[in-house]
Amino acid sequence: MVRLLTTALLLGSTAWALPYEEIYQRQNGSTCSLKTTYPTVSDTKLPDPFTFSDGKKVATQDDWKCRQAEISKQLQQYELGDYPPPPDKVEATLSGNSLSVKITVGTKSVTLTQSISKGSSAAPGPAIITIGGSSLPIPGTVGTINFGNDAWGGQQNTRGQGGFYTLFGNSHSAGALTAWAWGVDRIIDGLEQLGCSRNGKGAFARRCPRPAHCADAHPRTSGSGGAACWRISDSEESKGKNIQTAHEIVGENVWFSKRLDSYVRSLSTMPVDHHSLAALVAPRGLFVIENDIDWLGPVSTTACMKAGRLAYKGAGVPNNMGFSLVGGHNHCQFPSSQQADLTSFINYFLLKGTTAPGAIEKSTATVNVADWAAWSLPSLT
Ligand code: MCU
Repeated sequence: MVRLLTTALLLGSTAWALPYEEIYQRQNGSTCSLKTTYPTVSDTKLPDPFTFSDGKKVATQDDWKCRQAEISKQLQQYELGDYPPPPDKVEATLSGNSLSVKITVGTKSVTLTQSISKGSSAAPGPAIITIGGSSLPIPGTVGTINFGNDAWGGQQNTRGQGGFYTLFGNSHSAGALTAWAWGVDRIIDGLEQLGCSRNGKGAFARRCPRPAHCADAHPRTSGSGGAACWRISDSEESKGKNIQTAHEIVGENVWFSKRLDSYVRSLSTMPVDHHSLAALVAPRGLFVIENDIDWLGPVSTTACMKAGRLAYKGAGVPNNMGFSLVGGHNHCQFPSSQQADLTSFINYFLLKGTTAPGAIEKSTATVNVADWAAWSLPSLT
């Protein structure tokens, strides 16, 4: 029987740009009063995660959950495209180390097949879902599930390619990042189905049994479109840096929704930026790894993720997010100096160790986060 994977961590590049299943559920419940569309703003700095669109301040943990649902809606509206509802049916089968998940929406079905490698921890054990594979040193105690993102949401100039668009049509508003996010959620659905009886129920009730012990994202050298903030990357470009910006990225690939095209020359009107993505993951574990390559925007990723860490602090879990930028190596290589910090996240969030990571905020780029994050933090009740 498959070991039940109650804890999953996403490992990818830009793929952490995702609305979460539980946020989706909150968006469609009646607890938070969410709008269908959110107005533009006028904000040259990073928008305040702790103020609702209508100006109300986030004061309680319940407010914060609703504000996260609002931020997710805004990200979908302005750059990610719509995150679809759950499918009509998910049917999972495991054959050896191959997990197949047949997903049905209306009259259409697509099967996602991925290889699983079980870790050596006692069942139920943790696993890392890699997006497009990973060369990261994943310890043998942790399993891996390789999500084939290219076949699910193609990364090329033509929009609407891959399994996701077979289900939803190739004019769906979702960019490839949202398509991947939805696909990963279906893999987790499949794993829940295969976990039998009581274990299956536990996983169903909550993707993560101990929220403080779950890591959702582990983006690595994602740069622009990931850990960098659009506004800060534009500012860096205006200072002469060779850096990827929103106005470049929309012409390079289909990672984002077509909706982003309308804002790439008026970024200050967007009610969100990429510190907002980090804010969406709180309180779950989030360890962001970066490099100092100009194109990825070391100043932008550092300031943006420092702002993300402020959001975690405001949410009451300052060290559940870590940021580490180490330069001087090739793109997508992992320097040994980052190993200890990565291990501390894996040990605590995936292997349920008792030592929480310390305050990890390392970078060779010098930035003053207050230049970009001009908001005060709440004390949530
Ligand atoms: C860092 O991610 C991208 C980057 O956004 C692209 O401009 C570049 O072409 O490729 C990078 C990449 O995916 O590297 C693996």
